[in-house]
Amino acid sequence: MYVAERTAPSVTHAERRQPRQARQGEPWEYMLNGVSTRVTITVVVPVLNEAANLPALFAALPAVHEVLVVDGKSVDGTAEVVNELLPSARVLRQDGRGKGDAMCVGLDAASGDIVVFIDADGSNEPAEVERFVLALVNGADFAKGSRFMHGGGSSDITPVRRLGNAVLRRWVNRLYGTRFTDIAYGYNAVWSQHRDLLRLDCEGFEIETLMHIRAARAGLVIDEVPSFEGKRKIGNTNLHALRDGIRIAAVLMRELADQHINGHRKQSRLKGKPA
Ligand SMILES: Nc1nc2c(ncn2[C@@H]2O[C@H](COP(=O)(O)OP(=O)(O)O)[C@@H](O)[C@H]2O)c(=O)[nH]1
Ligand SMILES: [Mg+2]
Repeated sequence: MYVAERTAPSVTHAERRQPRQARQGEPWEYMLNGVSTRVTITVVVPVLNEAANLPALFAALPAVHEVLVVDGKSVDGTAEVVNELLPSARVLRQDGRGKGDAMCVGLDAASGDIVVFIDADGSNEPAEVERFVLALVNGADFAKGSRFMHGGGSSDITPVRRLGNAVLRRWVNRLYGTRFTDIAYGYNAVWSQHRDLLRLDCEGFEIETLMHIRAARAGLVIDEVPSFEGKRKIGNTNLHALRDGIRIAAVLMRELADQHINGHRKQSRLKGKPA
């Protein structure tokens, strides 16, 4: 059975108090309904041979409580670049394989109140971290990046991936009563106390879809956040549209079977819209 508990207080207006240049390791401070509140943020970055892309990411990433870089046995000196450019970051080695496995490792290890997942290839805008955190502080349990809502976009997505996303999104929305506008985007954030509700347990690029479905099944308050996905700066994607599309479909089937066995389903609430 999935029981979602609201984490954040019911906030009508949250405002960041701190100057943008908070120091590395420090919490962020917000005024929530007139009360000063400190929130620690962990940024989880899955990396596979991203040494050439990390300088731009670290240069633009806001200072946070903790940065966890989960390395999938890179052979291009990725770990060394992290140690040199951002010594306060922790490099975690994943024993398994795949982006999904890396994100499970990062979420398990995170010590912050909030966990933000961001890709290292330059396609996610680091300054948007603040947008995701604000959505959570304002009352959402899960902040889900979307390229296909007003204010979002992508210069990286291919026609095949866009089509696959649309098909899978419709399928998920019909099954779970959600109104997601994106179903396979890597930029997301969640209160860390919900990690047990998400129970992430998959290896590959199906991880985002699984996260979104689990958040919906758990009845979490989900806020979609507009996000612009730029082009990968250097190197090539590790994603294969057909192989990973099939993996996403398989994870959907697995969730349906699990739901059938456990026999419980909750409607998620998309913030601002009735579910
Ligand atoms: N640790 C780890 N990271 C991965 C793995 N595969 C991809 N990544 C990272 O996940 C992020 C997104 O991967 P990418 O290949 O750009 O996929 P795309 O954004 O869907 O095209 C990047 O930061 C990659 O370095 C993996 O097997 N292990
Ligand atoms: Mg990418």
